[in-house]
Amino acid sequence: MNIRKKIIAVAITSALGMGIPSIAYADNTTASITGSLTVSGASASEYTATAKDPKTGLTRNIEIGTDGTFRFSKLPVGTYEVAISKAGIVVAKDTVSVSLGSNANATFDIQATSGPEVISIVGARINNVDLTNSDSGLVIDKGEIDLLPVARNFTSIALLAPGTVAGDSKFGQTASFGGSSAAENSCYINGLEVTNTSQGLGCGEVPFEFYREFQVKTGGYSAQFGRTTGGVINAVTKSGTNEWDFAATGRYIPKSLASEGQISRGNGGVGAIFRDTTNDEYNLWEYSVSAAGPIIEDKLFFYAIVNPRNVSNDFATQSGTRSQYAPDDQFIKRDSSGADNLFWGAKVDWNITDDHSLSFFGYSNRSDTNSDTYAYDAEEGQIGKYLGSSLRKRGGTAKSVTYNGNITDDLSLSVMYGKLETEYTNTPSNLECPTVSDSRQIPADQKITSCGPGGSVGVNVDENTQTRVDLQYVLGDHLLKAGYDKQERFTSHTSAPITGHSWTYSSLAPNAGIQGNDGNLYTNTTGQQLDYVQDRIFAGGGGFNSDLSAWYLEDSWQVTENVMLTAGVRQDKFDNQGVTGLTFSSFKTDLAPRLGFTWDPVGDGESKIYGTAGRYYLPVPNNTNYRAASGISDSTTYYTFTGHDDTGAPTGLNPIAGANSTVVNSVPTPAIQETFQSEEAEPFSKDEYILGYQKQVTEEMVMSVRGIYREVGTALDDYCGPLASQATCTLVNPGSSGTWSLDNDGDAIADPGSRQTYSAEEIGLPKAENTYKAIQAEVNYTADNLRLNFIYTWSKSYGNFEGAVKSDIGQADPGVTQDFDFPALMDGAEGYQANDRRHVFKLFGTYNLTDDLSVGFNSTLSSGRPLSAFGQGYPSNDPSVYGSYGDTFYLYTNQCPDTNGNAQCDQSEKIYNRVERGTVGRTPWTFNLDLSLNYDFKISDIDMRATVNVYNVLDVQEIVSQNEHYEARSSEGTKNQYYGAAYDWQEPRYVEFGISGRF
Ligand SMILES: [Ca+2]
Ligand SMILES: [Ca+2]
Ligand SMILES: [Ca+2]
Repeated sequence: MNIRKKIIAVAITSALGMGIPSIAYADNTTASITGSLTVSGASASEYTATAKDPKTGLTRNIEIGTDGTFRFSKLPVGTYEVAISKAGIVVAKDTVSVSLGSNANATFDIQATSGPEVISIVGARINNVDLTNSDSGLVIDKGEIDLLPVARNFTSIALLAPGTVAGDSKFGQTASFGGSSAAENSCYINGLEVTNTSQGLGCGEVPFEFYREFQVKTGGYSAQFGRTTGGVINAVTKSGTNEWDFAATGRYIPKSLASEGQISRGNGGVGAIFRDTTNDEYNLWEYSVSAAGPIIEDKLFFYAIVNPRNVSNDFATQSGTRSQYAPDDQFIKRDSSGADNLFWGAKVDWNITDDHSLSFFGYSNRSDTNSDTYAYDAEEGQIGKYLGSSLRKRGGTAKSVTYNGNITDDLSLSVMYGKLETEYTNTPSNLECPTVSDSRQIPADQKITSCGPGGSVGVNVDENTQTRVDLQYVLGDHLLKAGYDKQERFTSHTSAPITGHSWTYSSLAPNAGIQGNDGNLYTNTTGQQLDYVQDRIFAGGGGFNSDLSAWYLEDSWQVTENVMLTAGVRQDKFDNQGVTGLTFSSFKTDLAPRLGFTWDPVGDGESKIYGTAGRYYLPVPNNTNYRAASGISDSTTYYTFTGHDDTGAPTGLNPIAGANSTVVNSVPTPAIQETFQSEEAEPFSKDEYILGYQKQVTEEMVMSVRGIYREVGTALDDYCGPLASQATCTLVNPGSSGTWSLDNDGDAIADPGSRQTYSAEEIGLPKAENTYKAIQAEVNYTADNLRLNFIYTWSKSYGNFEGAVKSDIGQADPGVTQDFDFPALMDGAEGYQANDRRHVFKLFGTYNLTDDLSVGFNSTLSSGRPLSAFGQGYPSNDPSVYGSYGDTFYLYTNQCPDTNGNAQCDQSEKIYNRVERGTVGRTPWTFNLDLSLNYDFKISDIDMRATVNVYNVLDVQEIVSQNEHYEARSSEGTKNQYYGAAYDWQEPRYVEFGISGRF
């Protein structure tokens, strides 16, 4: 044989590894294959390279240039036959698999020949180090996930990646990436952004069987990804091929096999019950049936899945809006079943020609849940009388159409248009009974309760209409990318409390005070404990829009065979409007750089040193439109009372401080840009630097280590001090000067002559600080029977604020939390943040016991979360420093020595303890081990698989989140009896059975 194979380095990205998405070549829904041909004795330009997907017949031909390199861009994820031919005769070929967003490399080194002999390159060495790629994260396909004991949702997949930790359970199931708050991530399916539109918490998802591959980007990502300062979860779904494929699956999580939960108690663990999960139950049955195949062979393919679900979810809960001060007092039984819970998904792919294709994609995850509420006596663990029901509409539909085209060998284009609609509306049946909670320290049977579940009424619907255009152009050693995209985010959100009121009964210790808008609202001078009631009225809303757009430009330059540089820029625009249609905030970001390099120091393709530096911006979410510009009023009035009526509402009301008994948190004046946005303010941004080293140690093992540094570039948050517009507060960059107008008469028109520039010193806020430092070590081992992934992350998340949302008080108002409302709220705020976990060890993988039997495991060992003790008062009542609300780092000792002898307790005489953030210990370490067993068998011609997953095998139920409110609501010097009590624990052990058949 005169054709000789010298070096065949077929680099495919490891499915579970570090290869990961190429900053350079790939985009968010496709992959690419690059290659090189060296011919001794002839010019490479006489040869042609062909990539063919045998399953769909998709074939691309490229004339190889004189330098021997060739590149297939925008290939659907899959396995391709790559062939080199001369004059129509194949002289060499190989099989190359490409993962989502990655680049595979095929290298052919042949001798010129006149004969028609074909070399079929088999068993080539697989190289796990992708030299075209400098970003960080994880790529994992659905087949791998099926073998692992991993819950079937985006968050659980994200938590496999390095540097992610679970977000606070008050925000639902979320993940924090690299110290960022859980509301700073974005998620995509087939290129459509499916992130929760209003708050950025959570993602839209398709039936799980529909997914094909997941990419979790934890840092260093390309300029085409933006609007996130956390991480990206990017998925593509399955498509039909020429082969018919039918599958049916069933999944069952029986409540009978779940372990019992926990209770927490107030007063250091000996007081009344606070949270009770011992009666919580979750039961799930779900099925899916899918069909895929050709409508026209080699041309038109479809994939369709239906996924009926039947879920019941029962749990105890606290009904009021101030749940940190009150115990579980209601029991909810939720049921989602029937036609209103039929999830479905579909994809149609039309290969118009080998160079032009159209894809249609759609899904529904609409779910209607009936929610019945009962009274609950936590002390007795007794479910009481039925109070009412509510219809909860969740989920929605999405659809998109995508064109992918190779205009020439060097120029490719993709265009996507899509729309996501999601609903979050609750419709209660009982409109007679208000929300009532009783936080007084009295026996449960003496507490005042509502005659119904309480809550609020209103609609809540999000829409996100998206258009994007991406171009790729090869120019010599350069790959140029450019793109533009825009999103129109529309939200309709209204809310009003049932009966117009929401009551919380509390007691005030002697000499304790209630804080008002301007200092102390009331001090209890009665000499004894005083019962009082607060009425919080949060009402308003409407329909409003945000317009977002961005463009980017990126050049990936193969400087030498061993060095690749990437330089990109991205610019975003965010324009948010209120119910009146007027813009209230508008930003154009600076050019955000995205830089990366990879360097193969040895030149053997077995190791790389890589680094990235980039700036990332977060848009103003639609929740801000709702809170600031939709006519929301939010006020709390304090009363004494003499009794209560049958609904639980108080009687004999008397404003506790006369005309001055109301605290106003928000007036219904829609914000306008002149007053709401400081002229100098920049949007929220983070800067990130990563340096890493990756080494293929053996054929089976790749090791890597990387260092990560992230810091807040500019923070954007609302400031509400006396210099801010009193109607709406003002968005500023804390610690910087700002210019804005006032609207203190609340007519939504800037007050004439009020525009002024204030220095940073006058505003008095500290500079926003949030840094994340991490070292990660990773080992990926892939042998025939064993796949193992080990990740250790040492990290510190430190600063005076967490980010978009605030875990320690559960505030889900991204970018407009109580942080920076006043200087006093930041006094003591510096410390380790809620997503800080010093040590996190992750180990997961699969082991094939036999050809038919495999086990999977997933374990995480993590250190605990830092804890604070929040107070309700502040040593100074200077209104420029302290606005008399919010959670401070000062605890009043109830000591007020009359040093000036005026027989009064003056503010300056009160003695406080300063307790800085994160200095009262941490939640305990947690260890979680999940195991799975998978058995493959055949019935007739049907490939069957039976699966058992056991989650939290050891049933470890350590506390993951606990109450950090030391003082009772608005009441300095009164200890919250539930301080330190657990909100939540690790999920108790449960079992999941799965069965699937495929033919
Ligand atoms: Ca704020
Ligand atoms: Ca005005
Ligand atoms: Ca005095």
